[in-house]
Amino acid sequence: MKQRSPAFVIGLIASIILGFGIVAGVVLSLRSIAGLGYEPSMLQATKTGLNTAELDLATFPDSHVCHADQGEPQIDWVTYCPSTSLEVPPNSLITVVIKQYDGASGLYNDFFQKVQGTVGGVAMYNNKPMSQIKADDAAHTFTIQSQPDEPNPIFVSVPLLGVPDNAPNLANGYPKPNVIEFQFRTGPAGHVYIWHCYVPCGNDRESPYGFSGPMTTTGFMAGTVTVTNY
Ligand SMILES: [Cu+2]
Repeated sequence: MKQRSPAFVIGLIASIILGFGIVAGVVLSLRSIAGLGYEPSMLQATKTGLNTAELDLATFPDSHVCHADQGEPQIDWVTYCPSTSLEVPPNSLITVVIKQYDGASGLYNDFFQKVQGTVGGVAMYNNKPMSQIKADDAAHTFTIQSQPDEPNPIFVSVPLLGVPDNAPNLANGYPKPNVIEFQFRTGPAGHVYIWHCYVPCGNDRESPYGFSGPMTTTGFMAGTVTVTNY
């Protein structure tokens, strides 16, 4: 067997240690990403015809329906359901239907009380078209934004009307939802947008802390909209 120089052996040991360090670094950074939320399984909009599709979502005042396995404190967080990782087809008219089961916590920024970027500039609230709601009546918003330098920007923002605080709970433990429906158009495939709720609906729901918890966690009040062929 050929004799190796001490320098070679030291180099070998150093690279093994460095290798472990890199692997540990990757694992730790992935863990910190997990700390910001997680990526739920993809929800594809259901194709309803040539270049049309429907996305069915819900918003709940807690996570018992959508994140039953999450434990404390996440189980008590407000959430979108069944997923926040959304996929829609390209060059299509997308109809979004949101069943909104939560009470209002209100907006601080009136910009988000307006319906923006939808077809016709309106959303249907229980079948009634409106272009805005009262800021105090918003439970959540569904707001799609574009990443920097996005060549096909999309901006859509729809405030979701809260159910009255005294609305009776039904058999499933939730009140009758407000049904909010709106449409927007997608461009070419291969573009990823982000979306977020802008009602400070997080943990204690009081300024300025309402942006904590579910509001900073993908899988609850934020996610992605990916335009892709399927
Ligand atoms: Cu929200």
